[in-house]
Amino acid sequence: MRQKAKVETYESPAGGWGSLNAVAHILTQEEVAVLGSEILLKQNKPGGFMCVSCSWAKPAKPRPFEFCENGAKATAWEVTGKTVTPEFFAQHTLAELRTWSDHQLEEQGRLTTPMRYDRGSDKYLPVAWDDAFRDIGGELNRLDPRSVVMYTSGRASLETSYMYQLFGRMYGTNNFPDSSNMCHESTSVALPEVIGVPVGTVLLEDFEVTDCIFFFGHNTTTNAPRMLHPLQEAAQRGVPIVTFNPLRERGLERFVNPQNPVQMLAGGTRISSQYCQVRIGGDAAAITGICKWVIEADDLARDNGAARVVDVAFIQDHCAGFEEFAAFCRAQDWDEIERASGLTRMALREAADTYMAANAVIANYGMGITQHKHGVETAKMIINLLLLRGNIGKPGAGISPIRGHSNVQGQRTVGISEKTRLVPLDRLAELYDFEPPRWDGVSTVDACEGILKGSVRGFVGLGGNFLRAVPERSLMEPAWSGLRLSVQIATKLNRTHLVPGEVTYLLPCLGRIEIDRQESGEQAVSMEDSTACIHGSRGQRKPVAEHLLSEPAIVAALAKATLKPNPKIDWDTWVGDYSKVRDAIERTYPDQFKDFNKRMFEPGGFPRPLGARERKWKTPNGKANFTVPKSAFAPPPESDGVYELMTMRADGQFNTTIYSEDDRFRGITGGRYVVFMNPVDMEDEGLTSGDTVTLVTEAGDGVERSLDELQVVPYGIPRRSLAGYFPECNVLIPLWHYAEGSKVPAAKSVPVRVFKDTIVETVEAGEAPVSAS
Ligand SMILES: Nc1nc2c(c(=O)[nH]1)N[C@H]1C(S)=C(S)[C@@H](COP(=O)(O)OP(=O)(O)OC[C@H]3O[C@@H](n4cnc5c(=O)[nH]c(N)nc54)[C@H](O)[C@@H]3O)O[C@H]1N2
Ligand SMILES: Nc1nc2c(c(=O)[nH]1)N[C@H]1C(S)=C(S)[C@@H](COP(=O)(O)OP(=O)(O)OC[C@H]3O[C@@H](n4cnc5c(=O)[nH]c(N)nc54)[C@H](O)[C@@H]3O)O[C@H]1N2
Ligand SMILES: [Mo]
Repeated sequence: MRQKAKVETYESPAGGWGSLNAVAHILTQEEVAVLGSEILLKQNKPGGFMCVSCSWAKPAKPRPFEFCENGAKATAWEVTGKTVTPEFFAQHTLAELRTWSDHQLEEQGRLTTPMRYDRGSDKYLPVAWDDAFRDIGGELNRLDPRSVVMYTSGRASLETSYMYQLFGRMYGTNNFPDSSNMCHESTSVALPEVIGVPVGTVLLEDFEVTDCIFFFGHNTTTNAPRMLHPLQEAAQRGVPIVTFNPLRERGLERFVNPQNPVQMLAGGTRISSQYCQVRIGGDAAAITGICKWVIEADDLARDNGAARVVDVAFIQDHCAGFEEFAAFCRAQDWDEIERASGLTRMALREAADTYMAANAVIANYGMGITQHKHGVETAKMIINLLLLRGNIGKPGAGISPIRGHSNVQGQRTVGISEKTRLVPLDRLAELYDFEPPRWDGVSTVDACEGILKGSVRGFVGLGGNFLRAVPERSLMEPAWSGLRLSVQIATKLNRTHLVPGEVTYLLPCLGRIEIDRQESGEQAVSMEDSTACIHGSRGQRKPVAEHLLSEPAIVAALAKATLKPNPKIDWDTWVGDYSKVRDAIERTYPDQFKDFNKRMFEPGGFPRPLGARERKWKTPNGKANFTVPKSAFAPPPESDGVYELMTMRADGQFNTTIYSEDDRFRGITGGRYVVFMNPVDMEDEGLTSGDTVTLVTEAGDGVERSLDELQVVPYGIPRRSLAGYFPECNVLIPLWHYAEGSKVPAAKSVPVRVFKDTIVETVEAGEAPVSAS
């Protein structure tokens, strides 16, 4: 039986003493107490290293401690003194390791030695780097490049990412799915169509002058805690913050800066001025309601000859599609809006009044928007709202998608994309004198389909934990064993490493916080934050093990072992001096990376030029486009007894990395197999707090997807809605359940049924073993 979690109501504000305790705890747990705390002073500082956790902006004038509790955890996790050596692998078969939990696996520490899987003993055995590269190069050359997938998780630097995509394209593939495909791809698809940029337009300084913030579907306390500082400062200036979230998230209510003794005593600041507990997937309807109020107020003003409510000049000069959108809003029925959004028209009226009273509005959003079937349309609805009053391309206003991984946005900028139109292929062809493939590669979902069908034969993972992060786990793991080649470049042991293909390598690399010494001396790398600012980052700590190679060195060695020599590229020179890679990036993207090497340590980072910031719209019609949603009113579950399940992060995790089994702000300690449920629904189902249930996906496709022994937690969540944790719940998500247009798995709205568990017999530690391997 699974261990029961302790459930309490968390009454304190986010931040505060709890954060300091949590930081002290993780530093001790990871055996880096003294060293760690010195290192933390370098975190997110110009000349220091950029946090490996989230991608939130780094201010030009950092606070004395420019890190948060979760950033400190991420640092401690990487610079841990614990190591996984060949002796460790000699003691454990993969069959045994597959029964360990995600936490247990990563908790063993940093990988130290390149390893090759040995089928006879079912163990990883050490291998020399050169032998590994030679063998992988040979394998790649025997495979059709179209059948090889080169995945990237969003942590690798701009330098590594650029080299990786170049290697892949010279090898002959555009199969570059990225963690972004499971994350903000809905943004990357929506925004170019409507405002001509794939990324947010807001800079950190906009938060200083904004007079209203709209906040959709992001758990900031846990997932971008440093962002609470600008939010708090705005709230202290009296800026209204209107939040849309099905759950009552603690940090979006009150926040105490743990580094400010006065606030620690005073009990913190309110963050949200209005908290709208929208129905899961109900944001497009809610925004429609707000826009409907705005349009109605504007119609009235026009009829009375009063000052217009919408920004007429902006709409005339810059926009297309306003009339159609206004007509759409006028035509929507309030009952329907209320039903689909789960919010009353008066609550939406209040939000609309706040919006109309402000001259500069920022809209932020996270996975609560993108990971839905209608994620792309809903992102466009947020743009509609902003365009009504000219809230893009002026100080204090704009769209601010909050990205996930610390360089996920930057990877796309330097060519990690399966979509050829996003990559300057002609420029690459010209610079390196080769013919890049011109076909579109696979996204994450496509890659999974290919693995299931057997058309994908090779997989190279630059970081990440692909098998754990993707949907459809019960089918994916057995199918994975059919791969000819699986190569994982990683810092820590995870589930993906434990499901071998025919030829399987585990290649350990340096982390970003470690000193990376190459021929020309200590190297720096760079990354792009959520506000499209580029930052340099220098490693601070002696590498944890002697034989680790840097990611650029591993990518270059793989390239050399696979490709014929090309006089236009000297991989060794690049590895010897990463500034040469930055020169190459600048040659490829001269507008975006002008004077890259000179500017990379500018305090606050240097912003990439973005047309939309200056109201230059690089859309097909040269305008900022209003759009009418085709189907964004995701209807509530059709049949009786079906709930909508969102899968989300706890405070004690970074994606599939589980630091601890706690979720402090939601009051959960010591367990992740929980499901949050509305107390009235619990009563209807005859459940009391602490009962366990089995969730079964309502898919109707003949595949059985279920997860048992989930402890029920009564919670402030709308009726017919459930919340559970990623990645445990991924087994419930069908592969074909994704956002239209972007293929981001719709991890925030999985239709499930709830069954009360009666007898529990099995004893499980961690994960069940995979069936076929
Ligand atoms: N410490 C830490 N930091 C992280 C990560 C981590 O795991 N740990 N992960 C990183 C990554 S890769 C990413 S992408 C980001 C993720 O950061 P978030 O975007 O915050 O991701 P989730 O934890 O999945 O939470 C989604 C939020 O959306 C809400 N939500 C769910 N459905 C809906 C809906 O239909 N409408 C609205 N309005 N809200 C909804 C949930 O209640 C929750 O508050 O964080 C990054 N930073
Ligand atoms: N159900 C559900 N599924 C989801 C989500 C959800 O909300 N719900 N969220 C999705 C999102 S937003 C994302 S971004 C994905 C995340 O998917 P991934 O990015 O694939 O997963 P991570 O858990 O971030 O990867 C962790 C692993 O990365 C490796 N690693 C860490 N640092 C480094 C490094 O510096 N270099 C290298 N080479 N390796 C390193 C370590 O081995 C570690 O085990 O999951 C997605 N899946
Ligand atoms: Mo993400």
